[in-house]
Amino acid sequence: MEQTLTVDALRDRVEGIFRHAGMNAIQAAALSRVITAGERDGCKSHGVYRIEGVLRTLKAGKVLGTAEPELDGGSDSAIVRVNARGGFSNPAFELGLPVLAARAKRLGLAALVVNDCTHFAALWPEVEAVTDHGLATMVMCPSYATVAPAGGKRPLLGTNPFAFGWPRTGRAPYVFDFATSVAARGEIELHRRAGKPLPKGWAIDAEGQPTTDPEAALAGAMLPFGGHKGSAIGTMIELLAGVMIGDLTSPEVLDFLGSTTLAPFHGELILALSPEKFTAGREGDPFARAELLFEAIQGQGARLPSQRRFAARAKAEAEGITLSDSEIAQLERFESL
Ligand code: NDP
Ligand code: PYC
Repeated sequence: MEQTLTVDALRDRVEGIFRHAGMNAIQAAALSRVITAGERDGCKSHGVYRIEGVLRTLKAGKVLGTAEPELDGGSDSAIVRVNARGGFSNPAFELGLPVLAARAKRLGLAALVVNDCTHFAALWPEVEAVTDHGLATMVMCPSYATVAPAGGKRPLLGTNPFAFGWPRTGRAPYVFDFATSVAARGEIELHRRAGKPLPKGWAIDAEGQPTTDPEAALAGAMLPFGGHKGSAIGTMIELLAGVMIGDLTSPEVLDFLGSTTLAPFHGELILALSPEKFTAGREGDPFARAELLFEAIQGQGARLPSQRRFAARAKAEAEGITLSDSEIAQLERFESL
């Protein structure tokens, strides 16, 4: 039977599963927050279904559940580094965030480089954590080679998520967060589990022919969003959040893991920008001017990105999170391991 849990109750259960699997407190707490946030905000592709992959990756020895991330904040540089030391990205991000925010406010622009991390999560929780400091932000990371470049037929790029946030006074921030493939790979897996065909245009099979069969898509390649445009943005992410930060690119991640059934190991790049510092000396308040733009967008009947997510969050906080029969059964199975 489906069940409705409070947000806190779900987070506690997920955290318990990870602690039971041998993860230390910081890793288990950060992961349970991000997975529960996915369910709360109606982002199923990065919700409780990811627990299985986390446990599989731990069991395969490809991530260190007891890692203690290490901050290299000694210098006064605009580049702040955290080495996740083989653990998950989220606790490493949390360690670096206060230093990133302080430097961006002082210098106008700062970057947080996370190296040697396993990353399976949605990016918007990190975006919102940066906008909470009154800063604009761009966040990106590679993944593993599952996406054919525009005009190509074989997996090479990752689904490489790209996210942006702009702080808004007294309101939820403007946030978008998307895979640079037509859809996140998690969506293909969820279609496979539900026995549903994919929408046309998402993927090609191993022979390079268009397919709507999730199994064939997983064996073939996903397609970049917007053809050559998504392909170029995906490539930029390989360069900035892989090559430039001295970490793995998506093809290298796949070589390292040998499988797309484990959570990917690579780096992440978080840029933080102070709108006030950039506007200094020019006319107008950047935050007030941004509001005019948002009003004009909504004035045409269009919605802002994340509006659906924030509405799902408000509903979940008021009414709880409803999990299906099979999701509850899976949680219970993990709890009994
Ligand atoms: P979606 O296509 O579902 O959504 C992308 C963005 O567009 C969201 O911010 C969404 O807001 C917004 N949006 C959707 N429809 C509209 C609309 N009609 N008008 C305005 N805005 C709209 O996301 P993806 O499937 O591409 O990605 C899902 C998640 O997967 C992301 O959170 C991403 O970080 C994650 N991911 C993580 C990877 C990793 O390696 N860690 C790899 C790939 C993806 P809203 O949510 O409100 O609908
Ligand atoms: O959904 O594409 C995805 C994804 C890859 C790694 C984590 N999420």
